[in-house]
Amino acid sequence: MTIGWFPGHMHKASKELDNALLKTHVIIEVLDARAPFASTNPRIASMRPELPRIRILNKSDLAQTEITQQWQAYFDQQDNSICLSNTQQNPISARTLIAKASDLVRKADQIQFSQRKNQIVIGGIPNVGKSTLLNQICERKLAKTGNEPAVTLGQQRVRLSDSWILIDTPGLLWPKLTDQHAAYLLAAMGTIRNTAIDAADIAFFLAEYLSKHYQQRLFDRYKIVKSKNEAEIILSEIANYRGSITNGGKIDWNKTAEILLNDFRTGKLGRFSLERPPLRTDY
Ligand SMILES: Nc1nc2c(ncn2[C@@H]2O[C@H](COP(=O)(O)OP(=O)(O)OP(=O)(O)O)[C@@H](O)[C@H]2O)c(=O)[nH]1
Ligand SMILES: [Mg+2]
Repeated sequence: MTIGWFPGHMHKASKELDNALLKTHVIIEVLDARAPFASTNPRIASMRPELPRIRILNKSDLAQTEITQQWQAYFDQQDNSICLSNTQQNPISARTLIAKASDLVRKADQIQFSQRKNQIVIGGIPNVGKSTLLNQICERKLAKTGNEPAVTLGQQRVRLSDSWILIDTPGLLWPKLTDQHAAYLLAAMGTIRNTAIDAADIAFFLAEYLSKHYQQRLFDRYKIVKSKNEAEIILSEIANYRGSITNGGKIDWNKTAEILLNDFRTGKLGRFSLERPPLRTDY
């Protein structure tokens, strides 16, 4: 199945983002620490390239710490930007954000640093934690958040200080997800609306991926004893272990898919880094 999701509100939100960026001094690009490349929206990555950028590796509590550190080192090599990792337990403060943003703006020759009015826009794919980040920075629940994509449908502006404004924006994907491996990773992480994917299809992909890269953990959680690599066998083991069987005695594939996806998304299966940065010599 080809995965794609670009509903009407994203088209509108893209245009609104273009407008907001005209008056912006710093972009915060929120990435998922589990898959920073797959969660990079190429359009946001290339918008206003001259603007200083703060990349946030979010949900890093769900990724392997040492791999997130490697990603941070990789992104820190990029010009005119810094990279921070963020979790709900240890969030970035408004004071730190303003200090880092001011520093970046001062270093960027072309950008006019105003003593009175500077703007930071938070952008990124859906469900990556942009609104949660705004609430963490403001230490108040100002933006609506939720564990599903497309919770935020319009921009929200808040005043951080006398001279800084922060704007939360709706999560954006792009019209054609040409890299379908990345699209499956996004779907597994919960970036794409359930109605736009086939949960069983994504669970088959995930079972195969996990059995290849994190087999022991997968087998331990669902008490799978023999080495089985095929997704269908692994999912049928999960179904039997968790009692996901229909009245007619058949495997309920959708329910089984939801069990695996939910355990993966909530961290019950452990921490996963689904992508690695290019080798050190490459950057
Ligand atoms: N584990 C974990 N979950 C997080 C973190 N930050 C946010 N979340 C959760 O991720 C889900 C999505 O958060 P939101 O802030 O609504 O995401 P968003 O990027 O604003 O999503 P859209 O508005 O739909 O684009 C919520 O259930 C949050 O509680 C984090 O650092 N770690
Ligand atoms: Mg939001």
